[in-house]
Amino acid sequence: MAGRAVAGAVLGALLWGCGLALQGGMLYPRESASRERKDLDGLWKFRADFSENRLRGFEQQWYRSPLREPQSGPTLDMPVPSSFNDVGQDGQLRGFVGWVWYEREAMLPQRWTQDLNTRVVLRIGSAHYYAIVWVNGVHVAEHEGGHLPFEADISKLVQSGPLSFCRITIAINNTLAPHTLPPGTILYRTDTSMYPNGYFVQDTSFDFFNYAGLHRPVVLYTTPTTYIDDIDVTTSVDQNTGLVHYQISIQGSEHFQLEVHLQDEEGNIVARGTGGRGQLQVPNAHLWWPYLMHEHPAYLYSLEVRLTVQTAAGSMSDFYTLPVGIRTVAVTKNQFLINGKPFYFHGVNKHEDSDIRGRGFDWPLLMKDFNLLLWLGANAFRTSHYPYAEEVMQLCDQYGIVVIDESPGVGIKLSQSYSNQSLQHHLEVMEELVRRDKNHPAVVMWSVANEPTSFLEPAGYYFKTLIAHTKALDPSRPVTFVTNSKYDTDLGAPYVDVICVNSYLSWYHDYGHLEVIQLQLATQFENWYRTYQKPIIQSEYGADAITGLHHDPPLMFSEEYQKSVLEQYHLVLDQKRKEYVIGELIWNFADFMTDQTPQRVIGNKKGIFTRQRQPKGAAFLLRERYWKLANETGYHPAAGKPPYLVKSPFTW
Ligand code: BDP
Repeated sequence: MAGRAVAGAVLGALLWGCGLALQGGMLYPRESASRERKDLDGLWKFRADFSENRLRGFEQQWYRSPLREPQSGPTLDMPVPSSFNDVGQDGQLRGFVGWVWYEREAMLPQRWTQDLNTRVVLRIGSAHYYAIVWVNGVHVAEHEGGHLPFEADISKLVQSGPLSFCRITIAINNTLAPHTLPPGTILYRTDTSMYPNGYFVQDTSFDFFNYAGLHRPVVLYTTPTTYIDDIDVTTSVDQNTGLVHYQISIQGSEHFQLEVHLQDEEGNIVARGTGGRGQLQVPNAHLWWPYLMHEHPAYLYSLEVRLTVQTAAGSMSDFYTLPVGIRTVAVTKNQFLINGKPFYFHGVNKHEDSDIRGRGFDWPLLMKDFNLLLWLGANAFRTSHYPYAEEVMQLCDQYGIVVIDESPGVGIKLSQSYSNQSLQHHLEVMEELVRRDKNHPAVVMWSVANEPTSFLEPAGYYFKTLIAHTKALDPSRPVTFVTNSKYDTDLGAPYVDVICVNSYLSWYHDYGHLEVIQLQLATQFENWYRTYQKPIIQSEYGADAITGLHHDPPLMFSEEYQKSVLEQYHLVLDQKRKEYVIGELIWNFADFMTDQTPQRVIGNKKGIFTRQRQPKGAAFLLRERYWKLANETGYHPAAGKPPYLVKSPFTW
């Protein structure tokens, strides 16, 4: 049957996943004196395989020749980066489950194809969910998981013939299964009195639309054949001296020289080192501070790495520049410390989501979101519920927006999703995430999952293993997962450093009864703290509000109700933040698309901004609160007397 064949094909593919302990690095493709980059954004040829078993593309080997009529049938023009779902007018494509095919040709500079000392790499920022890649009809890469980059060295392929271009074909399958991240299930509807033959639907247990496609930039870039493969930087502070510990891995040769320089923002070299690992000392270091915590937040040094190799043809160099923020992170039983000072998370949960492009990366949208965060006085966000684009993380470093970096471990509800296969994949995903984001000063904590059924028996072992693995990968950051289980049945909570708890009081129960929020929230905090003696973040709270819908006294779905829920939460947060509550993250920054259900009115409306990023009443309420919090908790080390009063926008 069609459905079974689709799932079978996907599951078969998913079983080929790679083993643990990733090979190699995943540095962001930056241009330098030795590296060139060619962006492949724009229109690609696109075709969804609507055949009954969804496998026609493989049966007819669509990767062997150009994707066009008459060979493979009609194609669409599809923008990259973008989700494919909302670009067209075809409802069937919007909800399509199975394989879609993307293709484009890229012209290559002559040097890339003729200089055998050049390495040419194809890098895909995100392909949701399972991707297979061919170049000129030759299989070059396969990757599972939609939110992390992967790449293929295609030098041999493009340097072996007379062609000055290459044809890139990417097949992507968006099917989710119990062991994928996020998990999902294909439901077969076999009652032929209700459904046509072979009918199936994709079922998931998370609250956002399963957008798919090439969501982030696809690029070609070059390095020399001996190259800087990975850089690992951690920082510490001793009195006024910043310590930058670095470790660099090189591929292509064992005989090389490495020099590193650390430059300040004015371009002065403040420290130098040689060799693959070492420690740089920066006297009177400018620390990386979060937005609103210092008059000069987000100070970034540049680590300039220069690799030199002697070859028969002479000397060859590779250069890479990595932004470095010097800061420390620590957790006590009731505080989160950044550079030794208590940090209070006042921010948002986001989604990568917008009209038309779905989850597709978009610079104007990204800048609008950052401008709104700054306007709001938000100092933090969580990457609910999957890793965000690398460019987002870079902006967080530059603006001082603190990040709780979350894996796509969302919707882990069924007991099959705790299987060894699931765990193995989840461990790999954490490896990929840490490998990609480990050098961002903005990232202060890893979140391995959101709202799993952590009261189920296998959850104890699962989260113990997952959190221990993540800590082993990165001993410098705390690890958490976000829970909505009860404090006395949660089997994962013993292993986290910070308790992150979600609650929707007077929304998913006690509908309309705003008067019970204070009591219930105080009880929630007290129970968790009494049990674990760990700091707590209210990692989600909120209410749906349909923009422009008003009712006073407040009724559910009105802007007044959303504001009232927030106000009730804030009364309790203001008491508990004096004790052990270390943060509050509103659900959600903006309205976002979900599957269709009777609970959702063209998506989730818990945004304080609409999907088009216009403010609801709650945005103004939060803005006033966040600036007030910044004034109370901001700190100016030079002045030596906290609190340092940041300039409130209300007095401008
Ligand atoms: C929480 C989930 C989040 C949902 C939110 C809601 O973590 O993904 O969108 O509830 O229901 O349980 O609005």
